[in-house]
Amino acid sequence: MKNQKKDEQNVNKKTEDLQQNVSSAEGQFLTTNQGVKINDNNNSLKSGERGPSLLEDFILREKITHFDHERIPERIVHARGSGAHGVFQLYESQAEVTKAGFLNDTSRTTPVFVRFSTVAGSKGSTDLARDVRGFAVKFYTDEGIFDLVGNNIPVFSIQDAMKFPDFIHSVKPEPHHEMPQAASAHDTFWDFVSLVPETMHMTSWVMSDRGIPKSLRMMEGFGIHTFRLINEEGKSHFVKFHWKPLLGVHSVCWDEATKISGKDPDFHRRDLWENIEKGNYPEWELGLQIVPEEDEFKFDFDLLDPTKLIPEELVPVKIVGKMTLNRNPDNFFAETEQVAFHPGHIVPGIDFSNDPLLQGRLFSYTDTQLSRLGSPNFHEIPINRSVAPVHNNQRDAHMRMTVNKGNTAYHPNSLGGGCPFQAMMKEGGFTSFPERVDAHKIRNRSESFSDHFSQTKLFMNSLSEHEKRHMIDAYAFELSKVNYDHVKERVCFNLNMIDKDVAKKVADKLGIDIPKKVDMPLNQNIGADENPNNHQPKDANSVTAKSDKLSMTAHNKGDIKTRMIGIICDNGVDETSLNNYKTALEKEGADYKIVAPKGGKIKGNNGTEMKVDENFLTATSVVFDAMFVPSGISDVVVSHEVSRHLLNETFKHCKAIAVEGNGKELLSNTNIPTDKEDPALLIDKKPADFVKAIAAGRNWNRELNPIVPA
Ligand code: HDE
Repeated sequence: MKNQKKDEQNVNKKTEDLQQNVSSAEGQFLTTNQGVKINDNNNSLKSGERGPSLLEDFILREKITHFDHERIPERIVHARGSGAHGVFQLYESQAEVTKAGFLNDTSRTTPVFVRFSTVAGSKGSTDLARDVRGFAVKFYTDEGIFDLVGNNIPVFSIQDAMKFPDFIHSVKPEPHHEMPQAASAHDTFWDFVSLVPETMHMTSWVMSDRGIPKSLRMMEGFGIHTFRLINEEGKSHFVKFHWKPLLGVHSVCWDEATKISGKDPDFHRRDLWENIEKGNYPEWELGLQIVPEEDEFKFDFDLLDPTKLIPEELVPVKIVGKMTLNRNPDNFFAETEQVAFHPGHIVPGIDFSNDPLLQGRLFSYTDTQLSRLGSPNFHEIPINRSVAPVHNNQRDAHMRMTVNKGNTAYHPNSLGGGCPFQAMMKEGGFTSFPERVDAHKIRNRSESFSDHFSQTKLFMNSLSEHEKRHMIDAYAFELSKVNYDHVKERVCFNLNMIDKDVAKKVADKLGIDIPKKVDMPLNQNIGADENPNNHQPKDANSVTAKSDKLSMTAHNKGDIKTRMIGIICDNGVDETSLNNYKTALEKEGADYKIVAPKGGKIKGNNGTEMKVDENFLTATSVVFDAMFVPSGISDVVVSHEVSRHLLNETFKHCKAIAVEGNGKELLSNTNIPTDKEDPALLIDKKPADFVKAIAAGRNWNRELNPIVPA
């Protein structure tokens, strides 16, 4: 159940607005949809006790008919998602660059609804798929709705909307047998990637650990496209939007991801829900990278190209405010499923750039809601309803909720007193930025979009050693699932143009040679732009040769807030040992779960009863951030295959382990080497050392000598 007390504390304009549609059946009679009280909800109306059911049974018909129509089409992409309510608070007015109210007025609290998602999988697919994560934020501003519909990766795979259906068709389950679900490791995806070199940048991000986040609360968010900010004087600045998580950026290992997918496919959704319920409200700071109009051509990439990022060394991210998610939805379908985002939902002070991917999106999102939600009235669904007043002459259509009064539904009118009025600019009327466009109508791509590899190289250069190793392993894993050598060869050929060492390592794992030249399939009229032979990485210049913030290690906050620690113990556990660690973890904002051979309760050596959170049937190390074995564990725990496996696996995934007293006996029954220097393996050390070891991040060096068979 939801924590009602917390909900009462965290109200905002939008959650209040939603209350008019919230319904609770507490203390109420069961009724039909027409309000008629129902006397028997178990039996249909029949002709005689053993006779046929009667068509007349309006109660049965209504119930079954409604049930038959319960489903709506899932999103064509981003079908699997989790949402939460929250607020955005501005730190400092940005009036110099934008007139958007929520970025001007620090006294305002702007309600938001956020939906995180995976891209490729169906609604019921695992949370831990290797994939991009959607990061869509709906701001309910006083001037109307602004949707920042971004991802957790700062670049996109393709440059032009024209290619989107092809790209998505290639990554989705293959059409002949509908496999694989929520996975890019298959023939068609890599065939497409190998033929479209502009995909290499984003693909490299997805193959890195960014593609398998530890938590939705621990990912960055990016608006990706360049947008415009417009100030009161009508001056435009280019802008890229960033979300920076206050918990830092963390991921799991691939082996963990595959195991979590089996043990708890709802892991991310559960983690978000439970932390909000506990009051561990996830927070992100909003950052702006602002580029004056006159600097548009200052970079060696095009600001309109969505496969490029602006390195923070070139344009720093200015932190302007904070978003806090503090309330779970009341109903998944009504809120998380029916929420409709659209990059075209903007407010005065924000405008579009000519990024050809963004331009295509401006069409797609309304169109998709029409088939998904079934009507142009989707803006009336409570979660989509603006808190700013809505008045216009749009009328009727399926499921219209608004009862518009009066006899005029046109403009201009005199019969309705001219209402609703157009707003002057000074009255808040939206005006598009008057960009001058004077050009031929052509179907072409700008030459300034043609360097696909320099920033891919920049990304690879910026990864730490273990991140690069993981990316190489991911490329090799995914390509190993490909059945065609020529596809693997083409990808390695492209990789070789970006980073020879990476390409060599991937090819070596695949057991193939990197070709000197690749041929494009015949009869496809592939343009010069798409032929990888025509793309050599330009030399990265000195500033962009490496960009520290692209590595996740730059985003470790060095704390253990909201981390979950497993404590393996049993009846008779030494309570002093246990409590010292519990207190130290709780003091730093971490949480713990008791893992014991059986469910129910255990009794410590002083007789204190403790609830068992996970027993040896349900426990898995992969959902924990670290593991502690206190003194006083029973003989069962010392020798049990599950406790041994839990420690082995925690070690394999490079996470911190602490043991005290006879916890050492369990350790000696595992495959974990105790004679090697390992800052994350703590034997009879202080709880504070354990806290420090978790905060420092994983000991990735263990991967260099993988000796634990877990
Ligand atoms: Fe989307 N995208 N997209 N996309 N997208 C959708 O809209 C589309 C793109 C993103 O939680 C759909 O309501 C096209 C970039 C997120 O409800 C659809 C193109 C980025 C979500 C659609 C793109 C995104 C969507 C499916 C290329 C990051 C989930 C359901 C021209 C900046 C929003 C829906 C949610 C959802 C189309 C490219 C992010 C079909 C045509 C780039 C986070 O309209």
